[in-house]
Amino acid sequence: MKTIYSQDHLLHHSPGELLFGEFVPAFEKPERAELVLSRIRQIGLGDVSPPDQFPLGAITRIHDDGMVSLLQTASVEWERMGRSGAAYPYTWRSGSMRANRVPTSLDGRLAYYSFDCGTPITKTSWQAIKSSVDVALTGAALITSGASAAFSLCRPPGHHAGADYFGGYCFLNNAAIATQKLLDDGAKRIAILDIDYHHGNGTQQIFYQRDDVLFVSLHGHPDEEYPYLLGFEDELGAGPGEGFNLNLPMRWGTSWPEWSAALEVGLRRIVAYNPDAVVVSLGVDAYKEDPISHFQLGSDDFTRAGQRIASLDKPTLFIMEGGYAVAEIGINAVNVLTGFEEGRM
Ligand code: SP5
Ligand code: ZN
Repeated sequence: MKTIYSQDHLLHHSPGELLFGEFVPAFEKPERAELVLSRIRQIGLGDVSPPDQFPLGAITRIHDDGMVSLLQTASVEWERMGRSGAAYPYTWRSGSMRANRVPTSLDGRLAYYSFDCGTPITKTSWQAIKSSVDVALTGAALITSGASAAFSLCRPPGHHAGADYFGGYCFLNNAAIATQKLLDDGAKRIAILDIDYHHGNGTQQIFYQRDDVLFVSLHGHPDEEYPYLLGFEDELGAGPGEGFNLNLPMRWGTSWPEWSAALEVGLRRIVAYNPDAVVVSLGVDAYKEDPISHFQLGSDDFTRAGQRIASLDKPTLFIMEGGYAVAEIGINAVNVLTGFEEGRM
């Protein structure tokens, strides 16, 4: 399987995040992608190629123009105001606040377009963010031209980013942008299988009213786990999208027997949908040693998950999302890919 990777991801390095009242080092850090890359090389998964560059139009098919330009200019505006470090929001738009007027000030726009304090914009973040999207789009182009699988080693990740908000270490929704590209290039139906430990709230929101994208997510139960406000099982889609959103939340402590049973439910739904291709939001934070998660998957379970995903027998684009146990992130992410290749044989 071919991997798409760009070292531009190194240009995004968060100075830290606020966690339980303390400013702590960022969990989402550059060595994550480097360790996945070195594991790919170590086992000889296949060629590693750089991304092509795509026009901004592929991004604004999914995301609000104002948010995309904020991501590009926030750090410059931040410095112009005499501030140092990365641009952090300190206010967030909430349900009863008006959402139909975008403030003009920098802090106002950060409040409008972001939803947490873990996703700062540094001087060089935009280049990494744009490149991560290009990595996803290049993977999509491979699938369109007939590849049976590809791995987009995206960083920063994307699945928490909605049409007009960013957060959860995610700025632009790589999986959603790639999915839209597959559709624009001729696919009729795409299924997204999100196995990151956290609910893919952004991806769900983007496709909630649509029936050309089926979204299936396995994740920590939002009653007790980030992002808390979305990911419940009664979120089924709306309008034409009703029935095309499937959430499979699980409680802290979940291990392979229960997790794999949920995976089977998700896979059956995808089989019934009969998509032209599958996009996998590949987070490996369901791993038992993950520092911010509470599932109990072992490294071999990721191999098994890949084998089961292969049983769909559809062209499959893997897109890197989360996973913060850096010592094992390479093994776990690549186990899904090698499991997939074994399952295909
Ligand atoms: C892409 C992705 O995986 N984003 C995850 C964002 C999670 N950010 C919030 C972290 C809250 C951590 N809860 C800590 C539990 C420590 N025992
Ligand atoms: Zn995650």
